[in-house]
Amino acid sequence: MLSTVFQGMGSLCSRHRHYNEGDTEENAQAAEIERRIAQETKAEKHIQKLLLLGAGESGKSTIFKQIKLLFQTGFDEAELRSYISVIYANVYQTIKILHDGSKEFAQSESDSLKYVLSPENKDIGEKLSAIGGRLDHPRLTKELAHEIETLWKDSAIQETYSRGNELQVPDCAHYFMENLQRLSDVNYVPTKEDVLYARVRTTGVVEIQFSPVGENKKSGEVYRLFDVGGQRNERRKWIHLFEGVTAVIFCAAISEYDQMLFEDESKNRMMETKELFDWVLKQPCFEKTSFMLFLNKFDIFEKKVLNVPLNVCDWFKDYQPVSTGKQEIEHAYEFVKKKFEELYFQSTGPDRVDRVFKIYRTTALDQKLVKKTFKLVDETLRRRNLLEAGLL
Ligand SMILES: Nc1nc2c(ncn2[C@@H]2O[C@H](COP(=O)(O)OP(=O)(O)O)[C@@H](O)[C@H]2O)c(=O)[nH]1
Ligand SMILES: [Mg+2]
Repeated sequence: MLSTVFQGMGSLCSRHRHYNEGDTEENAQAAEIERRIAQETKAEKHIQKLLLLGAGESGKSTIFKQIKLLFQTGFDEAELRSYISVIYANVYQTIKILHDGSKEFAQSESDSLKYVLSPENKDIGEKLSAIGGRLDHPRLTKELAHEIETLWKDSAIQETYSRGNELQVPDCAHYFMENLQRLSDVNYVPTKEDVLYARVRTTGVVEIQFSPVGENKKSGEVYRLFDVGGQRNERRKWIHLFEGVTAVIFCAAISEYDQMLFEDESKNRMMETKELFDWVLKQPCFEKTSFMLFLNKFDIFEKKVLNVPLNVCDWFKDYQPVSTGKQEIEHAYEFVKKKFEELYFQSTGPDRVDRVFKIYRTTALDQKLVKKTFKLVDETLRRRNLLEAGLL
């Protein structure tokens, strides 16, 4: 029993293993292993650990994909193809959510008629909803794509879509619905953009190592970026990654102030983000860790904020609109930014005041913007390193 436990712990304990002194060959091997470990540990010291944290659907994996595209090899054809089933699942799930949602609204709302599908689309709706509920989705044929398109264009579905915030409609819905013909081509290979839009719920932890300088790796920092699942049941895995973190990139989807959590439909997503950010800031391991806050999904935020008042969210209750159009968008953004800033300083104890804190406005789908943002992150972290080494 005990031996199984120790075998299981092999990788953890190997650095502290003791060797039999009588056996010179084993001793030599052991010395070699120790030497290599020391070498690796030294090399590891130069690697800066970056952690992507944030609630589910805040954009962590999209940033991760962008980094892969920008500073690594990107996606080869096999990898692009591996997203086909994910994209089809996004399509079928979206149409199911909208169909079932329209039925629900048609039953419960006073102006229920506008949620009733036109009679010729009823059967299609039932069929597609059944497919969307399956675990194995069929290939998206031209025929199915046509049916989905017909349903998507039904005014009842469009009415339902305009209330998507109440229904867990994914943010990629519109994009994929507008591209159904291309997606159903027999030789369809997802584009880079399709992959960025594709939504997979991350489970476990994935990592990538890169150097933003590219060609001249020696002069650039080497980063190791970790992406994790954001839903509540995934968060217990986070804690294992908290040691030795140079910077946390915390993603907050600022467009989600009128949406509820996927895993708890009674909880506003922005309130969850607020509590999560507070919890992360107070982690003992992050005393010296830099915080890069990405206020993400700005593209959705700027469209939404003119129609849905910020104060629907409890955290933003004291928001007062001052203007219209672009000016109002800026005002709303600055208000949200200030809330996060206040939260940061409230949750940062006096022992951690020299921690670096930066806020960036992001749209994770926008490659140029992510590149620019990451350059700024890189510069900030380098500066910080030089300061710590006493070189500035
Ligand atoms: N419109 C828009 N969609 C985004 C943005 N960031 C992420 N998404 C989409 O939101 C969904 C969830 O993003 P993902 O990166 O998987 O979130 P994660 O759960 O934090 O890893 C995906 O469909 C993304 O394409 C953004 O800035 N704007
Ligand atoms: Mg993810």
